Amino acid sequence: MKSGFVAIIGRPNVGKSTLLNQVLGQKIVIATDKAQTTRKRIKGIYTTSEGQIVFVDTPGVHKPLNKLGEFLLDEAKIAVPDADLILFLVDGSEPAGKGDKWIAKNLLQTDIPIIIVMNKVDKIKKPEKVEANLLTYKTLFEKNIPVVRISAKTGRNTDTLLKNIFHKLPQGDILYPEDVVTEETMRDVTEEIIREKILLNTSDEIPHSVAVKVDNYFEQENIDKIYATIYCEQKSQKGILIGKGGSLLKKIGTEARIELEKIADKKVFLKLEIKVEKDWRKKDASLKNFGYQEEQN
Ligand SMILES: Nc1nc2c(ncn2[C@@H]2O[C@H](COP(=O)(O)OP(=O)(O)OP(=O)(O)O)[C@@H](O)[C@H]2O)c(=O)[nH]1
Ligand SMILES: [Mg+2]
Repeated sequence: MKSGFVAIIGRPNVGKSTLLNQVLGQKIVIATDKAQTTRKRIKGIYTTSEGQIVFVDTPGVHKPLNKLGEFLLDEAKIAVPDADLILFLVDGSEPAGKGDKWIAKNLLQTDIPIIIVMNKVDKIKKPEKVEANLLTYKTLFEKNIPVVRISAKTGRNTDTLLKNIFHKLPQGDILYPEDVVTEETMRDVTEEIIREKILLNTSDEIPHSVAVKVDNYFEQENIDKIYATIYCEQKSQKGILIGKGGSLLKKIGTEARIELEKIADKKVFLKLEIKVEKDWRKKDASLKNFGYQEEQN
């Protein structure tokens, strides 16, 4: 048996969360075209007869602009030393950029094995372009680092990636019961699904400025009743989120409810409220309230 922790590290938007969902064959984490979709470390557990891979999805590494940004960076940093293997996920359709260089230099100078995962190769038509881009990533490291080329979106070559991961993991018993895929609670899932619907329906600064909190979750036999609050930073954002005659808030609520009903496999009543919490991304107390604070041991 093989088992261990595999941290997925990379710039925002390179496809870390998409990869986790693709490998597990189900949506464990939210993935959107907006940078900084992921805000917390989330585990996704993959179990086969060969053993168990505990993937740790992390927020995209990015220069922090506020306290929330510092938390996001810390979440990625914390995942590295605890890992048995690191997947350095990159956008293989582009050459390495400043962000990739920073990650290689500041986060990945470690003795923990690394695999460079060239993602989004479906976007490139010419194979020589992938190889040219690959060189720019390989030269970020002094050691020779193995490489796997994949498309997290289509699933291309993810089987090869899994083989490579098992090959590198230590011998060991499984760490979680074999039927466990995630440790996220329905409250966590609800907050993320609502945030996803907001991200998909808004643009500019709004995706970065919202936080969602479930205030009450009443589980009943035939229906789950959920009361949640969307927090934004300014009154003008509240107006945009509500939309003309309440239309956007209604759309967000409906989309979230439909998906939650599928997950819960029963009817869901979802009541959303919007509140302004000025500059919450800069305030320790707000970050703590939204769960964006490292746990103290
Ligand atoms: N064409 C293509 N698009 C991809 C691929 N993988 C991910 N994407 C897209 O890239 C965007 C970002 O994907 P995410 O999985 O949210 O990226 P992430 O690295 O988790 O981003 P953060 O959580 O913000 O750090 C989404 O629009 C995905 O559909 C891929 O292999 N090919
Ligand atoms: Mg993500």
